[in-house]
Amino acid sequence: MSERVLFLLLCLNVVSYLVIAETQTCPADLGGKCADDSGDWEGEFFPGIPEVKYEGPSSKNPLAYKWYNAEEVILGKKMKDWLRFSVAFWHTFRGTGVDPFGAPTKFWPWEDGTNSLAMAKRRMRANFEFINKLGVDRWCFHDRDVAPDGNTLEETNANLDEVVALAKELQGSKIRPLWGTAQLFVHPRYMHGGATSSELGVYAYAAAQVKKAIEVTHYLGGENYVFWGGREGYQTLLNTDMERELDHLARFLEAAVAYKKKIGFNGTFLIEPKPQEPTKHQYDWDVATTTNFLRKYGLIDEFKLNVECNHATLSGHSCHHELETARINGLLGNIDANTGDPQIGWDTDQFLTDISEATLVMLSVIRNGGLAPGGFNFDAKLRRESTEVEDLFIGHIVGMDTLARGLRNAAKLIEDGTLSELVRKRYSSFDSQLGAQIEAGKADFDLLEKKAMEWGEPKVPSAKQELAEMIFQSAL
Ligand code: XLS
Ligand code: NI
Ligand code: NI
Repeated sequence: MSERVLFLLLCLNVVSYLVIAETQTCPADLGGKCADDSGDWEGEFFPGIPEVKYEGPSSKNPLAYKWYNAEEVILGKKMKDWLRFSVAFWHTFRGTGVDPFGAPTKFWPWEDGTNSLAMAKRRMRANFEFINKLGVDRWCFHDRDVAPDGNTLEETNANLDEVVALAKELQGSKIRPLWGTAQLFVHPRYMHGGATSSELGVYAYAAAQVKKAIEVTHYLGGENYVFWGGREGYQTLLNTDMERELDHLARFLEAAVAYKKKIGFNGTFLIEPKPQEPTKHQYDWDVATTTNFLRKYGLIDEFKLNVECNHATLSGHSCHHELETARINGLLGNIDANTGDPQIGWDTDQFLTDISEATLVMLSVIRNGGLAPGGFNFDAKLRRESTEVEDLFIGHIVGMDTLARGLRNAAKLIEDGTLSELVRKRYSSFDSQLGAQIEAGKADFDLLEKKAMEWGEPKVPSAKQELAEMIFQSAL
């Protein structure tokens, strides 16, 4: 495939879940619902779909949980508190199924084909009915997913205020945003990035947009705020002053921290690493790169990381590697729960259905003592070919059950203790006087040389890799 076609594929994939509502049409068999353009239409959006309940592993009901039992206690904590699930507004309510070769495939009955304010409000009602029926307590959004742009920034902010006021009412006392964020990548003004744009006016506009997005997240009681790099990166270094762009990004984040403090927003700021897409090289490449950036600019105490599994594999790591790298640096804040396809090289954002991967993910989460105030956001979209409203529920149910199963398996492994015993033994030579001296930074090269000569050739034990894999498998 030519580079041009590949680039087009990458670009289109990024926008595939965004505002492409214009091409939607209203199915003929939906009667009054489509015709009614009032945002205050309050009918049932998912008739015939009951509240999703736990029925246990033997259930054959596609609209029931088989492994996720919210109130069940695992390792001293309720499953719902380990998992803190969240629905992503953009995939669930703005995803159309468009792909590089084809038009949208999803025509939800409540959509009228417009990006109007009335439509935004109706969609918000659908969102909360969905969340309530699924039985989760959290949702995530970008500013521009939930409300349409106006002609000026003031008008756009007013649109956002109107939709967010409705969202606040619909949230009730139970539902809150896990996080909010600003969409700094769809509009053409952001073609060179937001905080790293070469154009000063764009930097200022991005700042104004993020300021507003932090305000509405705060107003809705959001627990975190996410910075995903959007188009913060470069296509070629030939025309890019990388040092200046990174300095600008740091200044932008510093200003965001100052503003958060000014308005008393106590949510955690999270950066979401991603290696490429839409730019060839995104500045927040992976957890280690982002950690280095935060340390260099003295921002390490103000941020944590939102690790997305599909981004992890795009950067050539496993999700487990990225989670562990974040955890050992004290930066594991949230997980965008999705997965890529081993044969497609983009951010396909599929629901995680691999039990073994979910078990590794949950091992990290347990070792981290949980994720709160972060959680698991389903940054995941239905496959293009899954086109029924019911599929929206099934996608989330299978994603939740997979992580619930991962939690159960990880707990089994931890309670069994054989794997941690294998790891403990592997390093036991360091549980000695010299080992303690080394680990305390008190063994110099003279001392080590003396020991090496005294001991002669060391005996190197087996790594027991297959045994570790065998033990892991026994928990699945
Ligand atoms: C895109 C990102 C995006 C962030 C929120 O690849 O995953 O969806 O999570 O802006
Ligand atoms: Ni994400
Ligand atoms: Ni992503």
